[in-house]
Amino acid sequence: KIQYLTFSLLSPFVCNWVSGASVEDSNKNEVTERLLPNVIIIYADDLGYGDLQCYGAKNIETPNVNKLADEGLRFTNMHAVAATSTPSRYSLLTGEYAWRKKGTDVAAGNAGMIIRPEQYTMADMFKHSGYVTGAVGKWHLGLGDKTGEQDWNAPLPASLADLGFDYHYIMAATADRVPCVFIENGQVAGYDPTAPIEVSYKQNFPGEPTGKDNPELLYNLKPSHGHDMSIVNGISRIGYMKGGGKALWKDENIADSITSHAIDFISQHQNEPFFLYFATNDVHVPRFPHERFRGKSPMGLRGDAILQFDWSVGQIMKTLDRLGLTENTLVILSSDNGPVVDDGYDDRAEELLNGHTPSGPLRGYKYSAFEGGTTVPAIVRWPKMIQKKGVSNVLMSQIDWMASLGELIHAHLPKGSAPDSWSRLGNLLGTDNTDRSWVVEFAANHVLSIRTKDWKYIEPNDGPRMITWGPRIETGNDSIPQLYEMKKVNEQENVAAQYPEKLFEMQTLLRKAKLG
Ligand code: NG6
Ligand code: CA
Repeated sequence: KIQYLTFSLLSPFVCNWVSGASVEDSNKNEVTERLLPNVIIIYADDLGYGDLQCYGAKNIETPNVNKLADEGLRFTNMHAVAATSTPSRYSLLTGEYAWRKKGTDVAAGNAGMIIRPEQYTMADMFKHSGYVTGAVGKWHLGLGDKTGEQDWNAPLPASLADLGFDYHYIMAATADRVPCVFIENGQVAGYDPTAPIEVSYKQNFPGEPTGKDNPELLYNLKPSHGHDMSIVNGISRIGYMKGGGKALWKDENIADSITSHAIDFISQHQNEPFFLYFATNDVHVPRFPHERFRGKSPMGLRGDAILQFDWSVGQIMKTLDRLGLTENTLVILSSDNGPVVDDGYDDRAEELLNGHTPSGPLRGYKYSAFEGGTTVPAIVRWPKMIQKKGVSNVLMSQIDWMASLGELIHAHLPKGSAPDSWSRLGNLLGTDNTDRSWVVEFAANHVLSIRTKDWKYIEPNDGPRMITWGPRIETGNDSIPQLYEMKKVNEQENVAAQYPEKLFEMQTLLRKAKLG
């Protein structure tokens, strides 16, 4: 028991750790009594900086998220690593910038596994530190060992078990991409042998209807751009699939399914330290929440999906309360990228905004190099340790979560792993208010920006100023260098010409960041 005092990394906190699980610390080859908090990352999809009531949203009520914020720390300057899902999640789970690695753009539903088994992931880190690890919800980082060639009718040759997750119940990609089935521990959940599954992102299967050719069969949502391939549940998707039968998900039940699997995981592992990556489908398109939420917000389906997200958060919190785990569970809530209003389905999200601003005061949305692309809500609650509740304005990035959580659980990361992740644990726990010296942002078109607390630089790019393939969103492109003063958060006035030295300094910072 004495050895428990030898853990000094968190020495200011250790003495407060009066209860919890004991684990065998294989690294030290000794059994050491120490107290590991459970860790849950609740990772929303496309939830914007301005989408939650506790971030100032007026047209929507998010009581459960508000409560989490009231009981913890709410961050006002947290950045997702990228302005779309796959690169953002890649970076979160590996601690490596996606822009260093080819093949990390928005993945198709039949992409091969993008994080390779030999890479050291956040899940490996928890597992090797004595945790049981689980991933539930949206994955979007590929499965199997070859792109486009998975056999969905058999166990997949590579899955999250190879990345350190003891358990997974996931959607292969997104709800708007086939296959529309859940994968549980490397195979289709509830597989229906009477309806073998075939998937292609190249061509349709003979005789199968598509949104493009059979719009009369669309009865739930119609596409506004793209999304006109296979029809599942009256909604056409990206990609072609055939079969699935009883294993096909029902869009209105996705939140219920993944939330109940998350709850089961927590309940099953209540007596040992666990790490749960709970990645919701809300509020990504197609937004088709359960009827309990439909019509309940004044903002149509997008607002209803936010209500459903808030409900899921509440269910997790209630489970922790019921099991007596609230005190010693660190919950982190955030989003993978900024918000988008019309992302390809005619769900009236735009016309029903009624003054709601999904990016809050920020310029730009998902995909964009402007701040709305990567600035996301973030809340951390850990009643046992976070004593000073409130708001933190510290400049932070999700790239640092791996190293920070690693420090928290005394993980020994192998050399070369999580190369871009810095431990900023004090920021997450509210004991250190120094800003990260810089944060790199990665837009959908691969333009990099770098920002400090006070300045932001966007690399020049000759591409169009508006996205040309769908949503009406500013890319952030300009053929000249852009420099903004961040005290005016909305990036209106490019001051590059006024501050050449500052511009040079920011360019130098970015060049150094690229070198690693
Ligand atoms: C885009 C899709 C969009 C969304 C996005 C990925 C079209 C026209 N648009 O290509 O609907 O799926 O990819 O979103 O296909 S993310 O949040 O998962 O990155
Ligand atoms: Ca997303």
